[in-house]
Amino acid sequence: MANVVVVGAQWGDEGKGKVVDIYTEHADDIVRYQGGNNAGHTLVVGNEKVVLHLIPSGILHEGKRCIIGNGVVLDPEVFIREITKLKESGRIKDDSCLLLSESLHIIMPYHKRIDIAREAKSGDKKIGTTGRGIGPCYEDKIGRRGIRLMDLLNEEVFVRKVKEFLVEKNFLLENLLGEAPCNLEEIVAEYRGYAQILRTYVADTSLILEKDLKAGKSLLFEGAQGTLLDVDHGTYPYVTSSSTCAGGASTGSGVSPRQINEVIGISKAYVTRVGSGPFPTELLEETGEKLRQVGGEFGATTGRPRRCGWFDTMVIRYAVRINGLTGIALTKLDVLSDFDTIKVCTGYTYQGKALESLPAALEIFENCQPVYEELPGWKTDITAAKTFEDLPENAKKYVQRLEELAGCQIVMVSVGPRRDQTIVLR
Ligand code: 2SA
Ligand code: GDP
Ligand code: MG
Repeated sequence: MANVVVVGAQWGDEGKGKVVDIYTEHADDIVRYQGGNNAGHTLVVGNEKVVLHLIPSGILHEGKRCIIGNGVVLDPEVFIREITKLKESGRIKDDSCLLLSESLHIIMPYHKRIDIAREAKSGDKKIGTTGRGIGPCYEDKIGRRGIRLMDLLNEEVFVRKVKEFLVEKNFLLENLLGEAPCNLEEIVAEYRGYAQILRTYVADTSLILEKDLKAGKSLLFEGAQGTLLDVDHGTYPYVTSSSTCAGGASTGSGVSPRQINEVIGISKAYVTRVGSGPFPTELLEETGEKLRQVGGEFGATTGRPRRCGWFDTMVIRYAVRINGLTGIALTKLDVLSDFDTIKVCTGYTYQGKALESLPAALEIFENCQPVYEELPGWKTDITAAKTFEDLPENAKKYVQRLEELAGCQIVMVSVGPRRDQTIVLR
């Protein structure tokens, strides 16, 4: 199989966990390249649900190599808890196939404290972060004052750096955020324990991936969050702090973009967003509540209710362009089964004029009007459909219309959370 990147085509939670789990069968190495434990990727195996935050969704398949790349920010406590739980529940027999890039950045206690305190002080301007310290950790990475995994493993370097950085962090915490300062000795004692455990997983993962490519192996890159949450291409500043788009797969793993053959965008058959920021097709009344309840739209990390709305062609076309999508996996079609009619946004107008693409300016994004077309519903349970032919006529027409509007082929339709509730089209 080719080397494939799987990205969220909307605002995250499109079902990447499920799709990566399916694609894993054809891959050798599964790579996380950005984000951290802000992600919540859900897999349903048999009747059991597994939510992964840091470890690649390929981990449940035996004999696959799972890599957490340099572009990820890693909270050691969360990583250790996740791997311990997977081992205790017998979901993985041994974790020797799990590797961490020595260059990835470590989430420190002050990152989490700053994230939470800033949000609490921001009132109605808050981003709606997951409070996991993601933004402050990436700030330090770009500001060249981060702690990399290799620093954590060398206690002398670790203590020197943390001591130096704490001067500024504690000033911020105490004087601007009204918080207690962080204590160097406490941090060192806590992180010394993590270093002992993490040591066994560390590797030059970019080099390992190159060797695997030379040996003819296939790579699968697992994106987290979604295109519209990308720090460069999303609804800035209401974004996460990493490169969620396909381009991030290369910088976040140390694999050349020339090695990537396919980019699959995961899109719900409607749209959700968790956190603040523009969302033109959002449904604030009962229809939105119905989508939330039927779709189980609550954050897989924080449990927050997700905002819900109709499918948005402007968003998907943008995702096709920015990521160079070669295919779309359309998920949660079954959630729409109980609607008499279903709306699809075909474009936006702003001050009476049609927009060509998504506006970069937040003021325009927040005030543009969606233009809708309405399609008939199918009012039939589709969760047992195995082929496209099994779908009711109106469900087929809905999928075909989305494909036409997106300008990209739909390669997979998901009709339920389980592995076997998947229709492969191409
Ligand atoms: P952060 O914490 O700095 O990354 O938050 C910044 C914005 O990014 C959004 N974000 C997400 N959006 C959807 N899903 C995410 N993962 C969890 C899930 C979310 C949860 O799988 O459900 O449980 O709440 C995720 N992670 C970050 C976030 O909402 C902010 O808008
Ligand atoms: P991710 O972050 O993109 O991996 O998505 P999440 O795991 O945060 O949220 C997707 C949710 O939808 C999870 O609870 C999945 O089990 C569920 N899911 C995935 N595909 C389908 C589908 O086709 N139908 C239904 N009903 N649920 C699905
Ligand atoms: Mg999620």
